Amino acid sequence: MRNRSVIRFSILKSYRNMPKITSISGTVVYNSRGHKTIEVSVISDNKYLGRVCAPSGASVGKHEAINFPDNNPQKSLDILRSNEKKFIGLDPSDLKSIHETLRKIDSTTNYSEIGGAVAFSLTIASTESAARSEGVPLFKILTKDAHLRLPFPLGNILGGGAHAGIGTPDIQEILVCAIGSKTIRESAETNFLIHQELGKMLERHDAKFTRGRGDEGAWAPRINNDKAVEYCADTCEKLGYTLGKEVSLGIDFASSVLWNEKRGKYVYSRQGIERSPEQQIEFVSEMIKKYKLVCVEDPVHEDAFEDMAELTKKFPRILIIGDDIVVTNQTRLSKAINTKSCNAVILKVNQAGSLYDALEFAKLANKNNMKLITSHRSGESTDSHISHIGLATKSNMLKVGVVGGERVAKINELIRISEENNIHNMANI
Ligand code: 2PG
Ligand code: MG
Repeated sequence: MRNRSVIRFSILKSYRNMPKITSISGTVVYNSRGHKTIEVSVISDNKYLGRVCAPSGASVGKHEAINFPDNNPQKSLDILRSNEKKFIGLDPSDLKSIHETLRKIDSTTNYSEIGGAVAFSLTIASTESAARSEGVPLFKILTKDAHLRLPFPLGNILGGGAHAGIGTPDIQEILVCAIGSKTIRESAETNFLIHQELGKMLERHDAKFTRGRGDEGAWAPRINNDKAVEYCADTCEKLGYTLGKEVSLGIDFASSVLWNEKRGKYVYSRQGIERSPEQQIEFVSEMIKKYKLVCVEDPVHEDAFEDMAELTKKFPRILIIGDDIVVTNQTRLSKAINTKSCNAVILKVNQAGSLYDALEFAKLANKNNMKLITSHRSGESTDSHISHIGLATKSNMLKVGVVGGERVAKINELIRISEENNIHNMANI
């Protein structure tokens, strides 16, 4: 009898302690490109605020979630407002219920009715609100794992493509990762140093270099693709690093932007060359070998599962990363697993839509030994939730750029997480 009342009391206690969403609101704000986006605020128990701003990409995969219906952020917010009551009373940490409630409002695969930006902001803001109510950092709401490792920052040092203007490389991003670093601080500082020295090298090679940078803070010089990678490699070597040892380069080809379906070719228009799918695979292979790359992202276009598989087979020890080809989508990930198309995948919550979708995707990737790289978008805010998401999903890398307030915000958060929670081990690459 006594035992039973004790049990009843503790159930009642935990029930009483369970926070509840008491309000949801949203407003139109601006991202790092100065484009309109939305910010959603979730409040639990009238006091625990979670607030999240939605990012957006420039090189957007055709299979990813739609940001806003009719490209209209206000329309998304109006739909959210008219459905606010459905979320009131839910436990902000119960992502599944929040996700299912959202799915009753918009059951389209790509959130084309309410907009993926709402799914993104609402689900992460709820989690943040839950974290505030429990007085814990956000990542602790997402995982109970006590042996977490910090993802290596992967940053864009030189780029072009959809992130910069005419004259810059066709290749979207040349990335650096300090794979030999023992601490998060050392790896971040190494990336900063390489970015800085690369700027000086570009100035030495071109007196007219304006120090212009693309959307993600990477240098955006007038230079062709081959020279761009060469200068990045030279910079690392001049600093005394051995490529593949202390630091490694990676390349995000963002090949879907280069791919011309009609011509059946990858068109490097700024360099004035075209490559057949076979030549593209050859080019990527040469780059991997010549520069001992740690990773190549989207080396072929978003529907070329077989060509990706060829590269994965050829380079089992290099991260062959699927971004636009997989778009943080479980069905596409299953296809990539079955066809052995890649051995690593990008996790961008806003490609999937809700954080629930993205965490399910991460589970499937982890179960199948796919390496995970949690990533920012080119249009960002100073939010740093993805640093927690990268940690909690056991991501090996966190792709967040190198410089720029909205990029450094994520790196600084990783440093805080490390110091405040005594998490020091770096992930395995
Ligand atoms: C990418 C991303 C981030 P965007 O292609 O990986 O670097 O760019 O956000 O423009 O899609
Ligand atoms: Mg990419």
